[in-house]
Amino acid sequence: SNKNNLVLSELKNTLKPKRYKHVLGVIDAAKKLSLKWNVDQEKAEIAALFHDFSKNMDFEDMTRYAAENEITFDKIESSNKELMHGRIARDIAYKKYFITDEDILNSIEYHTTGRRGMSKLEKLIFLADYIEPNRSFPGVDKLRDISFKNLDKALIDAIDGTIEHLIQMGEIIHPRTLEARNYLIEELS
Ligand code: DGI
Ligand code: FE
Ligand code: FE
Ligand code: FE
Repeated sequence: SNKNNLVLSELKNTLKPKRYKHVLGVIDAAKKLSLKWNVDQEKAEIAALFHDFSKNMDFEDMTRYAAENEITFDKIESSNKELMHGRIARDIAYKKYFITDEDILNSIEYHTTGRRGMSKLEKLIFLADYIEPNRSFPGVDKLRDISFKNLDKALIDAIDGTIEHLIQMGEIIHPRTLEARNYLIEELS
C-alpha cells in the first residue's frame, strides 16, 4: 500500500543497507508464513515492516525517547538496547504511523523475546525474523522447513537457539524469553 511504501522509504533512509534488506526479508517470510498459518497477511506485513524500525537508534536516543514518551523498562531491558528496540518501534508505529491494531503492536513489541500467551501473529513475526532469506546459521534450512509444518515446534527451536547463543555469549536471559519457551512447551504438550 501507499502507507507501507512511505514507511519503506523512511526505513531505507534510516537503516543500514543490510538491516533494510533484512526487513524486506522478514516481510517476505511473514507473508509466506501468514498464508500457511491463516493469519491476516496485511497485518503480518505491517508488523514485519515496523519490527526493527528503531534498530538504528543508539542507546542514549532510546533512553531519551523512552523518558519522553513514558515508556518504562525493567532493569534488564534498560541496560540493553536490543531489549528496547521493539518497544520503541511499537511506540513509533502507533504515534507516528497511527497503527492501532493491538495484535500488530504486540508483535512489534515482543518480536525479540516472545512472551507467555503470544498470539499466532506474534509467533509468526518472531519466526519470520529468525528464518528470513538473508539469515544464515547452521540449521536455518531445517528450521525454515519446520516453520511450515509445526509453528510451535519451530518457535521452540528458534527460542532454544537464541538461549544457547545468549549462554555462549554470557548474556543475561530476559525472563520473557524463558516464559515464552515454557509457555510453548506447555501449549504443545
Ligand atoms: O533485531 P534483530 O537482530 O533482527 O533480531 P531480534 O530483535 O530478534 O534480536 C536482537 C538481539 O536480541 C539478538 O542479538 C538476540 C538478543 N536477545 C533476544 N532475546 C534476548 C536477547 N538478549 C538478551 N540479553 N536477553 C534476551 O532474553
Ligand atoms: Fe529486532
Ligand atoms: Fe528475533
Ligand atoms: Fe529483525
